[in-house]
Amino acid sequence: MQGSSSWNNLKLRMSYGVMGNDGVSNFDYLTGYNISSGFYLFNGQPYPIISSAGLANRLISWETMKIANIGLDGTLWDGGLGFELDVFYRLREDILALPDSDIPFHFGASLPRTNLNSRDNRGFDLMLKHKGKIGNLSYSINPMVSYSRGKFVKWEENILPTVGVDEATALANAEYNRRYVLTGNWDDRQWGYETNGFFTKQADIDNHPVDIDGAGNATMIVGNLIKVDQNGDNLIDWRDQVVIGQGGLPKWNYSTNMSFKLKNWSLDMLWQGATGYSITFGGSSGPWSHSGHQSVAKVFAFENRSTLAANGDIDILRKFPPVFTTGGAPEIDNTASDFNRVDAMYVRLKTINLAYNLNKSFTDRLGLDSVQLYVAASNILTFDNLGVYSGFYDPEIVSGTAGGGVDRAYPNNKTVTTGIRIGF
Ligand SMILES: [Ca+2]
Repeated sequence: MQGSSSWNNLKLRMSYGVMGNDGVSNFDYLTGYNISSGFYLFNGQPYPIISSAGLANRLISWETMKIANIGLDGTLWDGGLGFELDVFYRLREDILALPDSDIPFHFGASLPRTNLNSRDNRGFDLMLKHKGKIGNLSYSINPMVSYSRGKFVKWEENILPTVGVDEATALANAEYNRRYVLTGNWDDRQWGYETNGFFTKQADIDNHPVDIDGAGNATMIVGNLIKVDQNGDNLIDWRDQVVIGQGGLPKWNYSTNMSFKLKNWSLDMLWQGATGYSITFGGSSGPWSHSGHQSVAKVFAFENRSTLAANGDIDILRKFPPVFTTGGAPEIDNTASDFNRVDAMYVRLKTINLAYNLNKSFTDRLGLDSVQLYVAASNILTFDNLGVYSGFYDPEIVSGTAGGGVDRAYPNNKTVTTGIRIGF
């Protein structure tokens, strides 16, 4: 970079590739017969069952994957600032699927798998490096952030027509498409009901204008969630489901390394976090479950549960409904809703290390090369948006599970260690 004193280097990287993915089953291009594990009886003798493998697709091919990547690296001010940026787009096409076309049932053969579907992923990674000096304090900070999210580009599925049909059908079809069509949508949408608290009095259930259970609320009891009627038809059904979260794997990951040195002292920290994922508070460790096997949340469930008065209404209102049983079994309102699925975010002080190095003149007198006293800790500080669940569940652990469930997930240990490092 001539004529510029601040730039040390700047590099542009670009790549594009097309690959085949052969992770598909063999001989799909041939028709034939399969020998089943069962038998049929003929004249009292068992014979193995042979069945048609169905129609073959002679034009079947591998899945193709196109990857485009653009990167930009740079260093400024003699290493005072450095960055690496990578942006990518990945398109998977010709993913094999069974056609969902309208063939009559009496067609009599299964259709072959065909190269129909495509989905994509886009994202970026950014890394920054900064080091500097203020008086006697020297420091370095290296933050990074990455993002990735995928869409169904084209998916073999039933998309109902909204033109060329009468108005009522068009509206109904649009409603179905909104809820069920994948094509063109993010691949991690989590559907469920928006809720507005739970019933605290029987009188509120009796006067509730919206039919939640499809039975005029006859089965609803104090403690049941109040689901929001999105389309205003006074009935709760699948049409009232909305996107309440993303999948269990974080779309955003970020972290920062920090290092400070002042005279004999040094401080190192790693902050780390994630967002763009949801956590489902259900399963056997969920706050709803009361069948005796919560490994994480017993205290949590106890402390946050409302209690019932003798008349059946809630007398002490807390964050969660009271325990109720139906036919002797504990009842759990586990329907997917924004009450038990949280769109999560966290920032955590993953590690911190504070050290003091004894003066060289002092260690020399002891005949030692170096002496360092240190205190180190991990996972001691976490900020998250889990609301009432905060502190009882580990947002980092549950972010690693595909469904985002908290089922018996064991939290990260907090550790604090201290010691002396001696160099001879
Ligand atoms: Ca409704």
